[in-house]
Amino acid sequence: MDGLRAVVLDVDGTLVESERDGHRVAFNLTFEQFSLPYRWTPEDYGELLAVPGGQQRLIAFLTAQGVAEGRRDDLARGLHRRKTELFQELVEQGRIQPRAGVRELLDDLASEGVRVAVATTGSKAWVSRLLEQQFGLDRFEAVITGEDATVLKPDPDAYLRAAKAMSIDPAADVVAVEDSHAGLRAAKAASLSCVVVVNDYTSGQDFSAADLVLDGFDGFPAVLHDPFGLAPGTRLDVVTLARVARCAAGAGR
Ligand code: XBP
Ligand code: MG
Repeated sequence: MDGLRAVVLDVDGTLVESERDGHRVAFNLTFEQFSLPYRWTPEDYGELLAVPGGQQRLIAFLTAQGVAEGRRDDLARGLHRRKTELFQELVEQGRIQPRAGVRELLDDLASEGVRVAVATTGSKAWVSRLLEQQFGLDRFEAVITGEDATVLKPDPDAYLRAAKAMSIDPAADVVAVEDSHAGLRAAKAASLSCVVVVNDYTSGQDFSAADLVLDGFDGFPAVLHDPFGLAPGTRLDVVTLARVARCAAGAGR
């Protein structure tokens, strides 16, 4: 589509509702299976999400619990391995679902011939399975996961790798779709323009650097930040994404 060459999407919290009733549940089941006393409430988990990547999140948590450094990293690795298996079971059971309006947006992008990739800090094992199950892997020209990136978001590495895998200049007509401040920072540091679709965990974060911020993909989403005055109506569609790309390019953002 004119002015829009590619869209790079985040997974957790953006394509799918996966944190509170997905990853959090798998972490808690893992603690139980390891006979550990930890249980993360939805509120606790909201704070823990400040650390991107499940294994890093565990390391930060275990450190705060006073677990000695020598034991901490091995424990975090073992816990995360099991958590990944358990989360994959949730995926297989169909318990991780797309956010409303995401399928329509992906269909729009496909019918307009816009190239699509994924950039996430999540683990390859479940990311591939989830994308395959919910959307079909062949929709995505590149899938960059936490194992592919050497540094996790907010570092730009995942976005730069996605652009490289597609052989495109990230600053030229490429839009990222994110749900979090860390994701927005990663996309912007890689020179992409960025639309943020907030969720319950991220709605209070700072999105002043975003090119458009909505509270949903469809159902007349509330417009929370709109520096270009795009005023999208019923849903986030491919026309709006193309306008974002054009305005951001014109403004040198
Ligand atoms: C999401 C994450 C992920 C998940 C857990 O961040 O941080 O790590 O919470 O997945 P983003 P893993 O959406 O910005 O990519 O346990 O597989 O890391
Ligand atoms: Mg996210």
